[in-house]
Amino acid sequence: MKTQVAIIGGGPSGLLLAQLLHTRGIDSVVLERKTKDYVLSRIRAGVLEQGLIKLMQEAGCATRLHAEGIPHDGTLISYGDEMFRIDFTEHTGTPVMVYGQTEVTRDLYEAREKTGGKIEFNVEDVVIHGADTDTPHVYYTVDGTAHRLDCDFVAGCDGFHGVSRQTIPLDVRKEYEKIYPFGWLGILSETPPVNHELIYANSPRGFALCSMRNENLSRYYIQCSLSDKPEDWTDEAFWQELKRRIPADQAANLVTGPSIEKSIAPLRSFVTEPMRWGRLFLCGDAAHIVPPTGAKGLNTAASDVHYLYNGLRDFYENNSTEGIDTYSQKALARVWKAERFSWWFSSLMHTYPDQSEFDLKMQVAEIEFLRSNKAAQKSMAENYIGLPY
Ligand code: RFL
Ligand code: PHB
Repeated sequence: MKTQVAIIGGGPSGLLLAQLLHTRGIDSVVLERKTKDYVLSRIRAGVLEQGLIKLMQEAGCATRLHAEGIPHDGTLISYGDEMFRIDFTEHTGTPVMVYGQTEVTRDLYEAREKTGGKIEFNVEDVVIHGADTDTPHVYYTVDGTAHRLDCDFVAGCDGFHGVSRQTIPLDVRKEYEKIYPFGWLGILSETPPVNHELIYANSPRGFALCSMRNENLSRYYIQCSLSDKPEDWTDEAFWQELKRRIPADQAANLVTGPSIEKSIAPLRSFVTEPMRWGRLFLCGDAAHIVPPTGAKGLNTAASDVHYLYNGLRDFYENNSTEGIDTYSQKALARVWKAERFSWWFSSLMHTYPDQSEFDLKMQVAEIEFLRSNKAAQKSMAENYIGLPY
């Protein structure tokens, strides 16, 4: 088989890139290790920046997002029983949109199917060959049958555990990593959200986040120990702990119910450089991970897709390699800023096992500075709504 762009990974990065390329008549094949149902069962991001929304529009996939997404003009931050608001619209003129990653992915799959784009599911043993030559090709198997895909370029959109990053030789690749000493236990429940805006809560018992998907579907997280397992936490224990970490007046309004999903995610900051090796380009979680505090993961994946899509367009439409030659540099410049914001917001909101009383005082002082200082709020708002591409 032959295509112009071989896309490894059918998560949001891979699918969005495929649909954008399709709008310009650039052919691609998406290779996904799992089934579509499996990909759609993963509960992940919930907050979209305008940059991602614009890309979904450009890909022709934003109708449902505009109909069902909930614009958010601000967010709430609490510490103990104190709570204040950061107004995104006042400081930046721009809201964010609450619309689940599952729905983004569902819309992209639907568009891919409608436009007859090729996706191979259940692919195994993906190996990328010749990425440093003009004739890259990808070997893979499906149901035990071996296949070869020849292409002009390979987009590595296969997430943190994928093969694309590993294809870049160790003497070319440099990785930067920070592991946090805690995880997030998340649940999804068919209950109305406790507040119409998100609450990021700092408490002496640990961080909590009250988020949502729609008016009858809530997403809540609590900071947990890395050794915890989801089955260690009954729903009752989760709700009790959440109530202790958010302001009392919010806890009094919390509607609880059975969880329909419960999972634990470790927190990590990670960047690999460069994001290009020859004709292989890394995109999204394949190249970088942020802790979820601040909702930057999917949104940073989207900015990579933007730079890569425009680089490939420039190549096919204008015969120019300028865009692909500067891809890694442009993508990384924005990635590092999202890394900084996510690291800063995580450090501000979580309790750390080795935190001294002085460290705790510094956290509270910084939160109170944010509460009282318009310039600090503006800086937070600009980062939260998404830095420009
Ligand atoms: P994905 O979504 O991991 O997709 C990669 C796909 O590649 C497939 N794959 C392979 N396919 C073929 N061959 C191989 N060898 C393969 N290896 C892997 C996988 O099956 C998968 O389908 O990466 P992508 O597309 O780059 O998307 C990144 C986002 O998923 C991620 O950044 C976000 O979910 C992070 N994130 C959040 N981001 C936000 O912007 N806002 C949020 O509110 C937000 N909340 C979150 C999050 C991530 C979380 N978890 C669980 C890590 C909340 C949580 C709890
Ligand atoms: C979510 O709704 O899953 C979510 C929202 C905001 C975050 C992280 C996750 O910062």
